[in-house]
Amino acid sequence: MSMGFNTKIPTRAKKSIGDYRNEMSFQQPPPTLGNQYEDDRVLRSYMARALPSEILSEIEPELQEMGELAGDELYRMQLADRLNEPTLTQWDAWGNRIDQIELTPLWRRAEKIAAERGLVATAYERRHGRFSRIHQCALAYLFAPSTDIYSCPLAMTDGAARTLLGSGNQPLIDRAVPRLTTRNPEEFWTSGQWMTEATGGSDVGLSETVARMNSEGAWSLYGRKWFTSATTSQMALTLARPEGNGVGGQGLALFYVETRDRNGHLRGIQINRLKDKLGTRKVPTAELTLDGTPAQLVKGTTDGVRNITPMLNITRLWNGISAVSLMRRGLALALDYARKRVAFGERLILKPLHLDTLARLQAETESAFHLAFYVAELTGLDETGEISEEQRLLLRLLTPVMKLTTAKQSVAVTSEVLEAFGGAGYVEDTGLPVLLRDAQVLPIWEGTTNVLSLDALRALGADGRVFQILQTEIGNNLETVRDHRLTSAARVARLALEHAEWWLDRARREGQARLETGARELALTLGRAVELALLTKHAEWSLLQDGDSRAMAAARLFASSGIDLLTERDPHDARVLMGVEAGPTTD
Ligand code: MFK
Repeated sequence: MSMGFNTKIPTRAKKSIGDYRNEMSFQQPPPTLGNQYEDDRVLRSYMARALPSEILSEIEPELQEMGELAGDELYRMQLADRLNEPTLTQWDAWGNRIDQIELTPLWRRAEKIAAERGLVATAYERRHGRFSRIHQCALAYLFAPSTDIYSCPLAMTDGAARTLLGSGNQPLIDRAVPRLTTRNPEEFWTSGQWMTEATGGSDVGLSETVARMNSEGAWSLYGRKWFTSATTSQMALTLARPEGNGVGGQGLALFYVETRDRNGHLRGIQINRLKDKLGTRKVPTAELTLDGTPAQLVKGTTDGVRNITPMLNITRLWNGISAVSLMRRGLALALDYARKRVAFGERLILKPLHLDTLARLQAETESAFHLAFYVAELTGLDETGEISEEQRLLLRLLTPVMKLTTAKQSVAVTSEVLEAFGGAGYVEDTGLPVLLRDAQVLPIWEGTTNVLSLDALRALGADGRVFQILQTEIGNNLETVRDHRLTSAARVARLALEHAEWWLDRARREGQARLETGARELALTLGRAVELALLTKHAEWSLLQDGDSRAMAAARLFASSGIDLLTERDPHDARVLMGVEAGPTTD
C-alpha cells in the first residue's frame, strides 16, 4: 500500500516496512478534562473570597458534582453528539401540519440535568439570599461549556421568571413561575424570548407584530418573528403592537404566550424553518408566523420594550457567564495539550512564546471572570432588595459594559485557543472549532457591541454622576491594594478610568456625533479598566489569604494588554473614508 509519499528506506536501518509504519503512526494524545470545579483555581478562589465560608461549605458538593459532570459524562456526550442537530418536521405522513422539533440527545440530557440541579431554580429558591445569584452563576459557568449553548433556553427561562415576578401580574406569576423554577424535570418549562423581527433586529421598536383584542377581551397575535431561539419552549415572552397603538417601543406591549395546547398542538404558530447558523447549531432557532396566537398582556398595553428589559438584563448576565465559561474551556484544553504535545524537542508548555501566549489568554479570562461575577453579585443585591441607589446605577451601567466586553474577549480567546492547537484546532472532530463558532454569537445576540455601547452611554446619563459612582467604587476596590507588585496594575486601571472620564466630559460638549463615534472605545475601556481593578483587588486577597501569586501575575499581564482603548482621532475620517456625507445625527 502506498504511504502517499516516496520513502527510501535507509539500508543501515535494516527495518521492515511494518516497522516504519509503526514508527510513523505517531499518536498525539488528545486533550482531556478533569473535574471542572476542582481544576478551576479562579472559580474556587473567587468563591472563597465572595461567599461566607459556611455557604461555600454547603454548596461546594454541588459544584464538585457539576464539575465532574462537565468534565466527564457531559463532555464525552458533547463530543459524541457533535454531528447531531435539531430537526424540524413540518408535516406528518397524512398531510397534517405538525411543526415538530426534535432536539439532540445532548440537549435532552442537558434539560433534565438543568432542572434537577437547579440551574434556574437556585436563583429563586434563594437559600442563600443575595449569594444565590453567585451560586447559580457558578453552576451555569461549569455546566455551559459542555452543553452546546443549552445556556440559551436557561437564560431566557431565568429572564422570563424575573420579568414575570417584577410585573406584579399575579395570575401569570402563579401559572408560570413555579414551572420555570422547578427542579422536577417532568414539570420544568423553558421560556422563549421572541423579540427579533425582520424589520426590528436591534431596533425592536420597529416590530410589526399586531395584537388584536376580541369582544371578550382576549388577545391574539399576528406577525412574523424572525429569530426565535429555542423554539421548543413551553412559553415565551414577546412583543406586539396592540391595534391603534403608536409607533416605537412605547407602542408595543409585552405579551405572555403558551406555545402548545393540551394536545401538544401549536397555538396559532407556524414554524417556517430553522435558521442555518454559523454556530449555536444545537439551538433550534426558528422563523415563526404568529397567526392568531392566543396571548396575555403581562403589564399594561404599552411600553413593551421597557417592560421586557428585566429579561434583557438577566440574559446579558448569562451571556457574560457563558463567554467566560467558553474561554475557560478553551484554555483548559489548550493547557492540557501544551503539557502533552512535544514539538521542536520540548513540550509546548516549556516554549517561552507558547507559554506567554497561553498566559495572556489566561489573564484575559481571569479578568473577564471577575467582571461577570461582579455583575452577578450586584444582580443578587438587586433581587434581594439590598442594593443601594448607587449600586443600582452601577448595575445598570455595568450590565451592558460587561456583556459587550466579555463577548469580545471570548471570541478573541477562543480564536487563539484554536491556533494554540495548530492544524488540529481547525479540524472539526477534535471538537475545538465549535468553541469559536459558538463564541461568535455572544457579541451579536442580546444586543450587539455597538448597540450596547450606546446603551452604556445612556446608562451613564447626561451628567457626571454615574461616572463618579463608578470612580468611587473602583477607587474603593483599589484602595485595598497594598502589595507593591500590584501598584502599577492598579495605576493602569485608575489612569484608564480618569482618561475615560475626561474623554466623556469633552465628548459631551462636542456633541452627539463625537459621543457615538467613540462609544465602543469608551465602553471597552470601562470594561477592561473595571476588570483590571477587580482582578487586582482579588490578586491582593489571594496573596494575603493563600500566598498564591497567580492572580497577581494575571493582573500584571492583563495590565499590559491594552486597557485604555480611547484614541484621539477625527470622527470625520470615517465619513471621508467610507464616502458618507454628514447625516442628520452628526454635528
Ligand atoms: C448564552 C446566554 C445567552 C443568552 C440567550 C439569548 C437568546 C437570544 C435571544 C435574543 O437575542 S432576543 C433579542 C435580543 N435583542 C436585543 O437585545 C435588542 C437590542 N436592542 C436594544 O437593547 C436597544 O437598546 C433597545 C431595543 C432596548 C432600544 O429600544 P427603544 O425602543 O429605542 O427603547 P428605548 O427608548 O431605548 O428604551 C425604552 C426604555 O427602556 C427606556 O426607559 P424610559 O422609557 O423610562 O426612558 C430605557 O431607559 C429603558 N431601557 C432600555 N434598555 C434597558 C432599559 N432599562 C433597563 N435596562 C436596560 N437594558
